[in-house]
Amino acid sequence: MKGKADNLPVGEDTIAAIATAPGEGGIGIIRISGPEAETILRAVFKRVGIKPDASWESHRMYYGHLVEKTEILDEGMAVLMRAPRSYTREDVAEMQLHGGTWILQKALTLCLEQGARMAEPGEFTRRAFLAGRIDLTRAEAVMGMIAARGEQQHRAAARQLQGGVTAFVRAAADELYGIQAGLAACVDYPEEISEEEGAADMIPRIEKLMETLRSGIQERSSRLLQEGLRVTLAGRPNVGKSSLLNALLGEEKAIVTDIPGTTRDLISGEMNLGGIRVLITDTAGVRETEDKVERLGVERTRKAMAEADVFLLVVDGSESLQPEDRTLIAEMPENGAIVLNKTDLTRGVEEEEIRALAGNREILSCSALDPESLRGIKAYLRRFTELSDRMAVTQPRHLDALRRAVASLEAALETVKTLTPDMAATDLQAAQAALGEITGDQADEKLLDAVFSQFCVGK
Ligand SMILES: Nc1nc2c(ncn2[C@@H]2O[C@H](COP(=O)(O)OP(=O)(O)OP(=O)(O)O)[C@@H](O)[C@H]2O)c(=O)[nH]1
Ligand SMILES: [Mg+2]
Repeated sequence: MKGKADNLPVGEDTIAAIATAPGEGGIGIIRISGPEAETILRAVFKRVGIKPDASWESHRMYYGHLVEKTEILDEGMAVLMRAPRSYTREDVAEMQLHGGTWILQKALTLCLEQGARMAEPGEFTRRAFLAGRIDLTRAEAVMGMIAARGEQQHRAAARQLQGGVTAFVRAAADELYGIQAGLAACVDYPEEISEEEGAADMIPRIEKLMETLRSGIQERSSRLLQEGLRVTLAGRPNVGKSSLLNALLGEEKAIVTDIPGTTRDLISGEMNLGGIRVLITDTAGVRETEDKVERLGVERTRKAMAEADVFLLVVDGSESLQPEDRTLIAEMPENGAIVLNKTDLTRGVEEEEIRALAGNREILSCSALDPESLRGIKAYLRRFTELSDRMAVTQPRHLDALRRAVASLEAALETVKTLTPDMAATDLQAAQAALGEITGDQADEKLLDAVFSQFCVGK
């Protein structure tokens, strides 16, 4: 099976767009795709030293001028890539001009005057998909590649672009076809395969397929890539939470004073660790208080503590442990560490006492006044940003479809076990449809609109 959904039309007109980012740059690229690409290119770009009527060699760069009738507007390079050896499998022309806003707009306008239509976001890639050159997951990977802000996001997109997700999903779809065929056989030829035999064959196969699909659903990796790691700093007042936030971010984000109860609300900032976004939230110091605002702040602290991926409980290392510290350590979730702050001052806290309370949790120490001392905390957080190298489906759209496929398989399994195999056909079909949505083998216009509208124009 190819990547293209058979029911969808391939573009027939010629589209054009500025492919480079808006703003000034050394070079700007105009892209044209469709049956009229060569005609339009010839009309707006004149090669230097070559007769106008001479043919354009495919995949060859020519030096020349962007022209409006006889007036030279710019100089640059142009290439024609004849179908099917192009990104869209249509004739594609690209002009590299000077990257100025006016000149690129002008060049685009000239192309439109020659009969091109302004491309919609992602339309070039959509055409590549419709022509069967790439499947939907790879089209989306192109976008992921452009949007990647760090190494790990890039790696996930690269894996997807190389067809990792597609191979995984297609193998599952093939196995599912096998199961569906087995089912059809025992419905069509009951005298050869009894329903019991059919069911006995199918149950382990469906179970195994569900297991495989589940192994591809890596929620944690997906969340890390899409949303980042959420870290919450909490502790009693005045231990240095806000100072630590500022030190980690390298900017004065939160107000710091020696008055306990300074921070009243959640304050967040972002840093990058190993290519993963890390969102750090500073909170109001936890204590019993009559102050209404502070009390509301403490409620928010508790909520942020519960929602964190990693929890850092800050303790003032220059004082002995206070009852509030002990309560917080006792209440603290498993996913976190205790941070002994203010190590630049004389130690006041009993190491043994903390150890006894901490259980298996790590105890880190630092001084918010000394950026060098934050290394231990950063190394600790980095451990949570590591993604497994196993093939993972990480895009929300794919995860959603995979979950639906698993749910339909669960329903099918239940039917096969309790009722007759033939009644499972609908659920198996639903599972197949969900898998087909991921690769685009079964995609409708609405799904494609949703996917490609997120692209940039010119890609
Ligand atoms: N010597 C020293 N002082 C620190 C350190 N960290 C914070 N302080 C001081 O401790 C005081 C309280 O710091 P904050 O960062 O406002 O403490 P907080 O935990 O955010 O306090 P609340 O917002 O009231 O809950 C300030 O006077 C800081 O300058 C540290 O590592 N060493
Ligand atoms: Mg504070």
